[in-house]
Amino acid sequence: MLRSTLPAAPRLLAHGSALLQAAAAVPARAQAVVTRPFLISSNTITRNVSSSSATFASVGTEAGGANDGEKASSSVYEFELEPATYESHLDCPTPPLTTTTTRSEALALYRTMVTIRRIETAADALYKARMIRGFCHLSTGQEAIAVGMDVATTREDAIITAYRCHGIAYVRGCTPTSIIAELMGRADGASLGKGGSMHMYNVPQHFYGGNGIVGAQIPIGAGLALAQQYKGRPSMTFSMYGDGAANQGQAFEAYNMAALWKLPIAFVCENNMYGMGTRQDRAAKNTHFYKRCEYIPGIRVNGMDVLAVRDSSKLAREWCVSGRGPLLMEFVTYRYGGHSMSDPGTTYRSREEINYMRSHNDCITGLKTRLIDHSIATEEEIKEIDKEARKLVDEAVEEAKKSPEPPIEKLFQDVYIKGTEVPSLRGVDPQDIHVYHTA
Ligand SMILES: Cc1ncc(C[n+]2csc(CCOP(=O)(O)OP(=O)(O)O)c2C)c(N)n1
Ligand SMILES: [Mg+2]
Repeated sequence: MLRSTLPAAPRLLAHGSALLQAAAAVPARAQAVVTRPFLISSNTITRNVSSSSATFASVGTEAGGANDGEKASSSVYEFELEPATYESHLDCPTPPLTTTTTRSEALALYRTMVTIRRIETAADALYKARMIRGFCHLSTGQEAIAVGMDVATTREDAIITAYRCHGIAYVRGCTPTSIIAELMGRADGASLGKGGSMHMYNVPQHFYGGNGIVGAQIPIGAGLALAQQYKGRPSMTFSMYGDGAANQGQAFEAYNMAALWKLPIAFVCENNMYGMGTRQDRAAKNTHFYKRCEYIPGIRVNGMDVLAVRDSSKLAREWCVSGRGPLLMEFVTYRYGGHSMSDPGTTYRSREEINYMRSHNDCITGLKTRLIDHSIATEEEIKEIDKEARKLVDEAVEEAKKSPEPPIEKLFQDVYIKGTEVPSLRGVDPQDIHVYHTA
């Protein structure tokens, strides 16, 4: 058995939340209570368990982000995940702690996570250069969730999420250019430059946004699942929301209807420990988000381990598609940046905490360590992927800059369903009347 250099994982406090007392590992100036979710496995073992039966789950996107399928290695590697990787509520099954991946899949997962991080880094720089205006919420730190869920689903499965959506948009087929152009309000954007950071969609691949009203997407997700059940399709919906949104009343209304009608839906709480400037335990009496419904089974997952996200999402899919009704999932993760670009993110948590999370619990570094420590890939190969991701995103930024702003008349299109448009709209100034030009 090989041992990685990652530190041992802390255990969760017996009564619940992923909050752990600040201990030796965190500098003394850090807050009294430090949020530390799971750590990536410290006892990863690799063993070539097959030389011919590798199955490759493509995480490729239209952008060519991660399809390494052609040169798939036939080696299958086996990993032992940390004992605390999963926790279950109401006898929800959990995936086995021994899991496998191929070299090919692992590299694809790595590539997609790195590409998302580069997109977010580019967005950060463009925002600071004032080329992106308005709201912009980055998911830096949370990449494993978008990527692990994506490989576990089919493009018939629906995903709907909140405003921190760039990573999901990417795995669901929005190209880096269309994401960055959308952020810049350009015509080549995923929503033709009219939606911005919070409103990216790719309906042909069943990605329904990108939603700005906290929690509003949760019942819309239930509606998507109702449609899937009604049509009798072997598909399901992943309805994603944050730890802050989990306190919304409409979440509980959606749980109720989904359980009553046995809808094929996973309610997925991305617990990044904070709402808008508030730590989870200051806003929620019960921070066991996977236990927040007394009649829906739940599972809490280390959201920093992409293989755990993948396996638990597969399990959720099998559960929901086979007609057993809804599941509650909680992916424990962390966001490195502020809530949005206007929030430095350091007034309600310490820099030490952020640095600690970055250096001990990062999802990209975790996978990279596994790959290198166990000779699945070399450092040079990893560097090459990093370089390619950087190039892909740099080119996308240049493309997006060349894209024009949408013409003014387009602003009034795609607002109403065709044929139901009102003849005119009042502008900011009451004297400003905009007449509709239909598409
Ligand atoms: C109904 C509603 N209330 C308040 C807001 C302002 N708001 C935007 S994000 C946010 C916090 C949400 O936190 P969380 O659900 O944990 O998501 P995260 O930002 O951490 O991804 C709040 C209060 C809003 N957009 N909509
Ligand atoms: Mg949050």
